[in-house]
Amino acid sequence: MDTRLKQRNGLDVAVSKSATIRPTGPQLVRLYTNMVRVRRLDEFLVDAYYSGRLAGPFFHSQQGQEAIGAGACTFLRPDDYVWYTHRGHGVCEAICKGLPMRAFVAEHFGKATGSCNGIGFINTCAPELGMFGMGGTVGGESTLAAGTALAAQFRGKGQAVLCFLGDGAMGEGSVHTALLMSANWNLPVVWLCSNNGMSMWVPVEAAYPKENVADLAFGYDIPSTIEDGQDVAAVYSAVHTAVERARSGQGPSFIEFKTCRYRPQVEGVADYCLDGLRDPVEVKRWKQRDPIDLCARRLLEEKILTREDLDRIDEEALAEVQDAERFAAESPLPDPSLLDTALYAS
Ligand SMILES: Cc1ncc(C[n+]2csc(CCOP(=O)(O)OP(=O)(O)O)c2C)c(N)n1
Ligand SMILES: [Mg+2]
Repeated sequence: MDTRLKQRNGLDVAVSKSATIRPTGPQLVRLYTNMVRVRRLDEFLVDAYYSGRLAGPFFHSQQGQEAIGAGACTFLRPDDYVWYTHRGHGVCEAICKGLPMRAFVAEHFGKATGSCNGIGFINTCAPELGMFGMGGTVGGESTLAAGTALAAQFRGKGQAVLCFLGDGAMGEGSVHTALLMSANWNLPVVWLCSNNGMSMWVPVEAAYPKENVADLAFGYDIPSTIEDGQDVAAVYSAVHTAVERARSGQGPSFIEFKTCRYRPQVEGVADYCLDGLRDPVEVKRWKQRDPIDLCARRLLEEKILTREDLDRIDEEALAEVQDAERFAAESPLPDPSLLDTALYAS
């Protein structure tokens, strides 16, 4: 077992500190660009929700958590599997894995050109990118992830499976079944827990007896580590170290990312916490370590990009979102007969 990834009492060094895999300058630029693209798209989707343009009744913004999906998914192989959650409806994971924005927005507008042909509700499907949607049952993707990891193990082509979870999912029995299976069968899966401190309206301190949910995976003898979810380079290092473990047959890893969701659990509902509202000061404090700002600062300090470069990346991201919006608005609605034939086909 790779002891670099092993954590003692939730307090050992984070893997990124000892990892040899680090993003190069050009890779950091790509990670930054993807975070900006996803932030602009997420902001657009929030706006589209309030102006009644979304086909589904929900949007669960992922703003604040972009470093995790970007750091994890930007440099995966197309045939790696990614299981995402309701958070952002997979916006960060899918776009960074390579789904065109057009397909994401068209799906949310309920159009035939969407990634699930406009009938995926709040789903994002891209079988060619190893993404098969999500069910909306918290933690429900974990057993599917273990299943695809078993298939990948049989296939023997070095595919890795990434399974994203929220901190709330760590209270689900199915997640523990999947963790146990992955440990016992040495499956090529990386469990990524985005601990944003909230499960709907319940703070993590009220849900767990210990501070770090990574301790739960450690109990299954799965190498586990805790990372700064706001630092895209740290995410990249930790995930790709774990992915290499998976590809080379060394089994599962578990990574807990400390992060924050900037917006409410779901748009249109107040930002509750227990029987009151979430303290806005807490979110404000997290925004001091915004993942995009942190990365921009590093790119400037290390003279990898100039301020003009950063502005250009932002303008291009906005133009891409506008193009996706236009495309989705002009696309046709799906043929209703699709529901009879295509719902369960992949
Ligand atoms: C099995 C199950 N229980 C409850 C819910 C209702 N629910 C939807 S999102 C959510 C919070 C999940 O929290 P977490 O896993 O931390 O993800 P986050 O929303 O913070 O990204 C809950 C409880 C659900 N969808 N499925
Ligand atoms: Mg949470």
